[in-house]
Amino acid sequence: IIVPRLAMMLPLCLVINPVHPFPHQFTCQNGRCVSRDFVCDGDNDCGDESDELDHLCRTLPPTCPPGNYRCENGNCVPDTKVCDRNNDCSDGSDEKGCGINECTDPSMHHCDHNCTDTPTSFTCTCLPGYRLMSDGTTCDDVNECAETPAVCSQVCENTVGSHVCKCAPGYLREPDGRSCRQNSNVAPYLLFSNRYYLRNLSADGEAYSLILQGLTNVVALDFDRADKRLYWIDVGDCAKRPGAQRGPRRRLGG
Ligand SMILES: [Ca+2]
Ligand SMILES: [Ca+2]
Ligand SMILES: [Ca+2]
Ligand SMILES: [Ca+2]
Repeated sequence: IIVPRLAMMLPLCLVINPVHPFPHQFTCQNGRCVSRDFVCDGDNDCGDESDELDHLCRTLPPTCPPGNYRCENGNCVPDTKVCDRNNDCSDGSDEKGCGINECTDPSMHHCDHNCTDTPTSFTCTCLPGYRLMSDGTTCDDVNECAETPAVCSQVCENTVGSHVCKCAPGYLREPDGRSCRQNSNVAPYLLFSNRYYLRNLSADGEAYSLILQGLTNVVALDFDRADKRLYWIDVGDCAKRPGAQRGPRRRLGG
């Protein structure tokens, strides 16, 4: 499982570290090269633990090629040999429970939502908005607001099996159910900086004007709608100060 990742890393180590022009090298996240043998051996050889990361070292359960059945003892036998009354797995698991549709009896399958019958067993699946838990039968709500915050433009409320997007006061929800637009007839425009200037641009790109110039290195810009104040951070003079721009403003998107 780790081989493709290592193969990807090898050329990088060979290129950036000509002192170690050997194959079987692993590139740490800090740029150091260590032997591939040291990856996932429990020791912090990189110094930044990147040779022992979970996603690198986790071993996935073995699977069988398509068209094959995985026996309980790990052997693979062709699907056609399942439930043919021959013990092809050698542990009998390919002939266990044959002809039983567990899905017709909730006391047999215990699936929270959907049950799919298989020749030797059954599998549970969940309705959209739910996730199958590790017990293989329980379905738990997916908290979309926590897992994909961008699912709502402004306010997200998780519900069992779904979620609801809401908009801040003064905004209306768009028909897509997730975006918000200001409930007014003020024409929207975009405030932006190129480090030296603060400018605004109308949404149709027609009107373009200067708000402030003479800045050195503006790296952040925000507008307080309630106070109608524009804030920016100019790391050139290491100061954060409220601007004097007052007047109706509109946030784009949300
Ligand atoms: Ca190691
Ligand atoms: Ca068989
Ligand atoms: Ca079955
Ligand atoms: Ca949910």
